[in-house]
Amino acid sequence: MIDTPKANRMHIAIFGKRNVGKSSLINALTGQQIALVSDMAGTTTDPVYKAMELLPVGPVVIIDTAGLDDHGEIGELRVKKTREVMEKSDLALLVFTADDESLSLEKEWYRELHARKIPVIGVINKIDEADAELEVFQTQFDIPFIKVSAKQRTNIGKLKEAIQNHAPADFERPTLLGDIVKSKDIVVLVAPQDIQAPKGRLILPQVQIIRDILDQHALALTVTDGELEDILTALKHDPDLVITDSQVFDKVNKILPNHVPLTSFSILMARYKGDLDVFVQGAKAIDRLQSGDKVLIAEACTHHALKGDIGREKLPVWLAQKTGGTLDVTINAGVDFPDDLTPYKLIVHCGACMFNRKQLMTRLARSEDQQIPITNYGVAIAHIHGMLDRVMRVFKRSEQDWTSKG
Ligand SMILES: Nc1nc2c(ncn2[C@@H]2O[C@H](COP(=O)(O)OP(=O)(O)OP(=O)(O)O)[C@@H](O)[C@H]2O)c(=O)[nH]1
Ligand SMILES: [Mg+2]
Repeated sequence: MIDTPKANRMHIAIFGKRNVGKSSLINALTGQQIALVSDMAGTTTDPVYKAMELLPVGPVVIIDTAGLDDHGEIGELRVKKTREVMEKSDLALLVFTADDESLSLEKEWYRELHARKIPVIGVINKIDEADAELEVFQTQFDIPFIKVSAKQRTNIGKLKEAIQNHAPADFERPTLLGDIVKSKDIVVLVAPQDIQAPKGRLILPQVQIIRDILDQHALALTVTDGELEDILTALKHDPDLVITDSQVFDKVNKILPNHVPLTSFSILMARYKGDLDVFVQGAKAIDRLQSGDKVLIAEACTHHALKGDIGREKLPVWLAQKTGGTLDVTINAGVDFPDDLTPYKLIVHCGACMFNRKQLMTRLARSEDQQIPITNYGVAIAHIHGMLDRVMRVFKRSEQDWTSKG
C-alpha cells in the first residue's frame, strides 16, 4: 500500500531515565514486542522507530530512546543520540515512576522540549507497583499527566486519548488519491443506475473524489454501470483505475478485466478518514457471524433512507445470508455512538463523508478498546462478494518501508 509518507506521520518520542519502562511503553502502545525490555538499566542503546496507525490518532512513528541518565563515555554518546530524536519529535512522552527521587534531569529535558514548542505528556509508569500522587508532579511540571502500567496495559487507552488531544493539528492524510493516481491517468467512476443522490446532484464522496482526481491532473470519466462496457470499448487503452459505487461491485467486477485496478468510493473514504487495515481485519468477523448475533450498523449522518438503502436494507440482508439465519441488527445514525459496544459481534460503519478523520478514528479506538471488530460498508460488501483482495490490490505495499530506522 502506498501509504502516508513517513514525513507526514506524527513523530512521538518516549523520553525518561533508564529502567522507567520506556521500552515497555512502546510495546504497550503498539501491542507488539518492538523493543527489548529488561530490568538491567541501559537496555535500550539506540533509538528504535516504529511506524503504525495509532488509534485514534492516525499514522504515527513512535520512537523509543536510551535513558536520559546514562553516563560514562558510551552513555554520553547515547544521550546525544536521544537528544537528536528531539529534533524530529512532534510530541514527547516524558516517563516517570512514582518513586522518582530527583526530577532535575526531567526538568532539564522538559525545559528544552518546551523551548522547542514540542507538546509534552507526563506518563507515570508502574502504578501496579506504587501509586503516584499526581499533585507532587503537577506542582513541578505544567503538563498533563497520565498514570499507567505498561506491564499490565492499564490506562493505555487513556494515554492514546491524551496523545490525540495534545497532538499538533496538522496531521491529516493529504489527499484521497494523490498516492495512487498520477497526471494523465484515466480514472473511470461508476455510479449505480438508480442513483440515490438527491435529484440533480452527486453524493459528497463522488464530488470529493472527482475534485481530487482533477487536483492530480488525471482524467475523470463518470458513467453508470449500464455504460461501463461502452466506455471501455471507446477508450484506446484500459483505464488506470476504476472506482465504483459498492452497490454495483459485483456487476462491475464481472465486466472489468481482472488486471484493471478496481476499488470503491467507500473504500477510498475509509482509507482517508479511518484505518483501512482495521476495517479489513473487521470484515473477517463477517465469516464468524452466527444466526441471532447482534450487529451495529453505524451511519455518520441521519439521511433520509430511500428504498433499497444500502445500510438499512441491502447490507443486513447480505450479512444474514452469510450466516444462513437471521441477525439482530441495530441502526445507529448521527453523532451519538454507543459507549458500550460489547453486545455487538460486529460494527459496520458508513463511509463517514460527513465526519472528519478524528471523529471516525475516535470510534475506531472505542471499538478497539472493547475488542469489537469494526468494518466499513465498502470493505464489508467487497468481502461478502469475495472481492476484497482485488479491491485492495491498488493499495498494496508493506508497512516495513516505514519501520526501518531513521
Ligand atoms: N511492575 C512494573 N514493571 C514494569 C512496568 N513497566 C516496565 N517494568 C519493568 O521495568 C524494567 C525496565 O523496563 P524497560 O521497559 O526495559 O525500561 P526502559 O525505560 O526501556 O529501560 P532502558 O532501556 O534501560 O532505559 C523491566 O524489568 C520491566 O519489566 C510496569 O508498568 N510495572
Ligand atoms: Mg529501553
